Amino acid sequence: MSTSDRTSPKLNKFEKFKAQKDGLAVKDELEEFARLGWEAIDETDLTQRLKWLGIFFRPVTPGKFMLRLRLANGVLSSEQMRVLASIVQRYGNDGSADITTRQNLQLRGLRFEDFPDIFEKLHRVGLTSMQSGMDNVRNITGSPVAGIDEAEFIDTRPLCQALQDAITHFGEGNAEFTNLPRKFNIAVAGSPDNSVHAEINDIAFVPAFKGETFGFNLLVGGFFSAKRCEAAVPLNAWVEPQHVVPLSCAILRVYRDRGLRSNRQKARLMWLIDEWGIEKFRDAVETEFGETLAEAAPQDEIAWEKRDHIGLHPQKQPGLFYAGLHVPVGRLQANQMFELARLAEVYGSGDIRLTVEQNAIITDIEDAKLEAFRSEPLLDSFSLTPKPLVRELVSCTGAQFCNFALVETKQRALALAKELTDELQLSQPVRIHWTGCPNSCGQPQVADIGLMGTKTRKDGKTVEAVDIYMGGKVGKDARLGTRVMKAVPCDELKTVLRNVLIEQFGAKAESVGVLD
Ligand code: SRM
Ligand code: SF4
Repeated sequence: MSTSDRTSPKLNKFEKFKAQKDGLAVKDELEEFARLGWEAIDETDLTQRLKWLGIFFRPVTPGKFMLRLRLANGVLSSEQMRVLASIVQRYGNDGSADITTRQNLQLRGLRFEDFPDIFEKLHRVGLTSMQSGMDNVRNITGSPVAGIDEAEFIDTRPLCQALQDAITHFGEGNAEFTNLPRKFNIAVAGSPDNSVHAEINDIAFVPAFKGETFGFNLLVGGFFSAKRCEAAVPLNAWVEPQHVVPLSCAILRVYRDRGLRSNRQKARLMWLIDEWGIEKFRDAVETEFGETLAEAAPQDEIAWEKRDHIGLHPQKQPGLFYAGLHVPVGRLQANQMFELARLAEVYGSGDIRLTVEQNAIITDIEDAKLEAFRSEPLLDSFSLTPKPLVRELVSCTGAQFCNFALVETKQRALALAKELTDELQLSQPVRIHWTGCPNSCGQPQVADIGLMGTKTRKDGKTVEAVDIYMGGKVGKDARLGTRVMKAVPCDELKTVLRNVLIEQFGAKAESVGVLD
């Protein structure tokens, strides 16, 4: 950032506190904070700067903290999963974990005094939570079946890991990228089905060949916010895999130094692209990158509909299968995490993957072990064959833990999907995404039916309600959905959704009586 930007009187309050003390500074103070107790921590450190370490104070449950990890490409080992399970197990009913819409894990119910010990445990198994919140680059997403997918063009895991290592300095924290104007999302697609939602990232690498040479076309500026949602636009640039990290760092430096910092609602990368125009932005990136950027390949390789990876599927390695387990709305209890780790070891190679649909994948299961695998009790909860609507359901955290939430999401989403599934015959998958407020963490704009929490007045009272989005398309030719209904009270939602499913998605009522 230029000095004039840093000292500008127009800086918003977030910029001011970052200029006073960098978010990463609290890393060295963690032991002291833990010794003093969270109540003694300065308010900005507690509610803001600790997010640079992935530690989230939850105003809804004061004293019970959330820890957001980083899992590059959504990959973790059974050993790592077991350590995470043991961390949340300690907190009994308060302890749980959520698979996030960025292929990541968040641990819940943690006590502040335990953080030094928790960080030590994470470090020992090569996990980090560094720079996972606030004005940092969020979890880097990649193909969930990287390295095992017959159809893939490239294994995205090393690229996602290299990006994470460069941005966080191998998980230790990297002051070069800890003061961005706003959050920042990067995705690397490796297969023909766009399983990372490339279009909603600030930078997306999309597979594209030039002749026989493999590389990526770049999309930039995709984002959702309460004020505005935009799909990413082409940068008209193409890079080979070895340039993914240096080019991303160059873009981040341009954003860091030239991004808009006065109005926090207009600080995401797209606002800079708007102000400059894509040509000027591309020129600035090229200058920072230090090389001329090749023009984009005429077409990319995203040719498929998006897969959900649920069920058993053959891998590209002969005789091996991966199992996509449906984790209802991404919620994991400690015993289920231990079980996931055990199944990954007993039946697979110990490798576990997470998806942006908040589900889990166990890889490398031998043909001969499939039958025994199918009869494992965990599969009663995390099904290989979930019912329609429940299968495609995605939900953000909502009111249980998030103070931005205008409605409860996860439990309501699940209950409603189950009821509608029981009452209707679905002839096609319908992807329903819930999000508790306009921040759109649950990505309602990518869904067939997106539900965004709001409030409305009914019978003289303020009640929970949702705005309904439709028309989101994922995979090939992805596009964002738009709002089609406003403020439907949650107690009327089932009837409204049932009608939408019948009229627009060809669902049939199980029996005539049900429709009354
Ligand atoms: Fe998000 C803020 C949860 C993915 C847009 N998001 C928050 C906070 C941190 C607010 C808070 O402090 O309470 C939420 C934490 C609640 C909690 O206790 O869990 C939160 N966001 C989530 C997660 C956990 C939703 C989920 O249930 O999966 C996702 C974590 C991803 C991760 O692992 O890092 C999550 N958030 C997203 C996405 C989806 C994505 O990245 O594909 C978006 C929209 C895409 C985007 O950012 O462009 C998203 N979250 C936001 C925003 C609006 C950003 C903006 O530019 O205005 C906020 C609010 C903010 O940053 O000011 C926000
Ligand atoms: Fe919280 Fe709103 Fe994000 Fe849901 S969409 S997790 S309610 S900030």
